[in-house]
Amino acid sequence: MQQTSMPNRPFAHALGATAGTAAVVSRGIAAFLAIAAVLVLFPSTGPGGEPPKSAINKALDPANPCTRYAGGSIISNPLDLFSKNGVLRVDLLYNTQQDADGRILFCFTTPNGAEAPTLHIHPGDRLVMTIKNNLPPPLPGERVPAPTVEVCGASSIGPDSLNVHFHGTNTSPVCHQDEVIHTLVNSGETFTYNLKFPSNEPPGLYWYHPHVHGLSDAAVMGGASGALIVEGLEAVQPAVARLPERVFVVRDQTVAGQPLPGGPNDVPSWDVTVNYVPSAYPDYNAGIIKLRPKEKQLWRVVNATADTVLDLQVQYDGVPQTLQVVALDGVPTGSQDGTRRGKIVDMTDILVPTAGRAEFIVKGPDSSVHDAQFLTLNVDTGPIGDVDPTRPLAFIQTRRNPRSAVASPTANAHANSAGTIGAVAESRPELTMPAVSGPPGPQRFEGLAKINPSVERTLYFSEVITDERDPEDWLNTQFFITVDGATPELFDPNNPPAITTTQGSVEDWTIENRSLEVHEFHIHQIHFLLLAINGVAVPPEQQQFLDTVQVPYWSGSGPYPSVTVRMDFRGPDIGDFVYHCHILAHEDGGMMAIIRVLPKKLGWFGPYGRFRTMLASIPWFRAKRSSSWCVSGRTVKRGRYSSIEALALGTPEAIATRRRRDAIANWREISGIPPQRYEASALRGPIRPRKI
Ligand SMILES: [Cu+2]
Repeated sequence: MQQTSMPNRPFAHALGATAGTAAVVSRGIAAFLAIAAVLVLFPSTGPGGEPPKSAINKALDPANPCTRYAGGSIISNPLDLFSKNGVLRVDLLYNTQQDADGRILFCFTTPNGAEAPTLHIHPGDRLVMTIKNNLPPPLPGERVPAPTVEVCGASSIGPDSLNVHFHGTNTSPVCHQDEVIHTLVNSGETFTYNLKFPSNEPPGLYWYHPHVHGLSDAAVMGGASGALIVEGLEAVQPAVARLPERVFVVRDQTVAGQPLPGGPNDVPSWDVTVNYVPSAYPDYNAGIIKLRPKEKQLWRVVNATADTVLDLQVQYDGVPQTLQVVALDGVPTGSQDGTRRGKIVDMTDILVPTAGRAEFIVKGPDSSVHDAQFLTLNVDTGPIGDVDPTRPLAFIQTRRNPRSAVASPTANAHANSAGTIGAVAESRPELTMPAVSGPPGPQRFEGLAKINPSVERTLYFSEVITDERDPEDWLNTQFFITVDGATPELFDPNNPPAITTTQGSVEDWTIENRSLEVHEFHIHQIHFLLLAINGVAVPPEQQQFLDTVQVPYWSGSGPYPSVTVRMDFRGPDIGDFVYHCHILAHEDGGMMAIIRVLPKKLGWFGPYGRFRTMLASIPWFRAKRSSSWCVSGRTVKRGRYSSIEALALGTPEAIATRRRRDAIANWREISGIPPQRYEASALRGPIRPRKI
């Protein structure tokens, strides 16, 4: 039911044909071959009749693949790609470059240069994503054997390694679907994801991003992410039918010059961008969203930052406007109670944790409004947290809004200097939500609120400073998420599951925060129902299904803050997957663990059979790193992890720490410059009073 349709791409084979060669020849030649194939086959128009070149849809420039726009540019939707006959096929390149301020950028582009396309699928569809890793190969010695026995894709890991997580989707955690523990795609390699979406996937906004442990923060902060929309929201929330539809992907990046965060000027820890248009300290010359006076639009906002918590608000002449929230984290609000009817929630600000999504109806300002802004409010992240101050994300421009005369861009191409692309984003045709075409189907989490949980668990976030001489450097902090009573362990893909449960179970988890900064709890594969905050029950009419939730920080005394959530393992997804803090510096620092969902009927044999599970529970097998062979899916085995190598590397904790430091050192060598991401976080400011 789309108003516009973009035919599927037929040129995977042009890309694929060069992929094998690319793995064995130099990067320059490989890039040349890939580009040459695209240019020869599709000289002037994109495949399948895509419009000719524009700032959005341009020929891929191998020197500048990651387009970034100047402040004050018009913010337009990313390229939209739609499924057809139940399948969306998309080819993406994973690229890197350095910008004029020294940032290391990352991005996903289509082979003809469109960046971070929005992927539209329907419940029950398949997404076939063929991804080619265009990063430069690592230097000799930078690549080490993959840490796990069971591998999916490459059997080695380096600073160039990639995998893709389809955040929030209720898809399977097996190889070639939404699997991040073992999947590695290295420089020059091509890998195909083939995801089957459940027919009861809630309609709404999801997103995709890299998820290699130790590298995810740099990749996401570098800009590698895109939106994914499960169609059908209008059937559950009829108020959005026929509304213009805007997709805003908010990302973060280092502040130019790396000033010390905090202080009297409230320097942010990270700048933010909207569809790659920055709102940069100190001027905050944010981009422009065009809107007609009093026009209603559906805004679909993903917090695709690595580390920045957002609190969204729309102000007209300083007055907060009512936002009609229709979905959070891809689930229509109030839609899972069996009625299959969403309930609109009116809010004047929406806290969106890292990785969270908010979808809401905005009404344009009337002609008397002079200053219309879309902004994020100050978020108190705790005494040792980041600085996320109030600042505009974008200025809203109507034809009669004088503010636009100040903020509007002047020309179509700003100076191109040293890798920074300053072109003004072109306006793209607006998407429009379809009319309601029929009643909504069954919803994935229906009835969960009324089910009695079979298990209750307590988990907690904690941090340990390992070097008191420089406690502000996050490299000197160990980040943990632990089941209460267990020994805290940094994440290692070889760790046995911290939690094992069985398909069909429903569990209540209380997640405490025992540290002095906020953490954003996220679990893969399923959503959860938010039941209580700090032990205070959320009223039933306000309960919402989320996949990421903020756990308030501990003040240093008194009871630990907590959230209580209901986990739904009744769905089809079994296997090993992860839960973690979605402040990605914390996840890379160890704040992640594995959960194993066993199928209902185990039997004696098979991947999760009692025989294998029993063997895997024997310490000798675990020492051999064998437990991971319980993971199902189309996986490839490599040689067993050498016990000699394991001895040399030491404890899992030491291995994880070493790997993290190695990865950072490797980035330094590859890029030739220090990665500001890490340098800046080392400069994290002293404890300071916060605005509430
Ligand atoms: Cu965290």
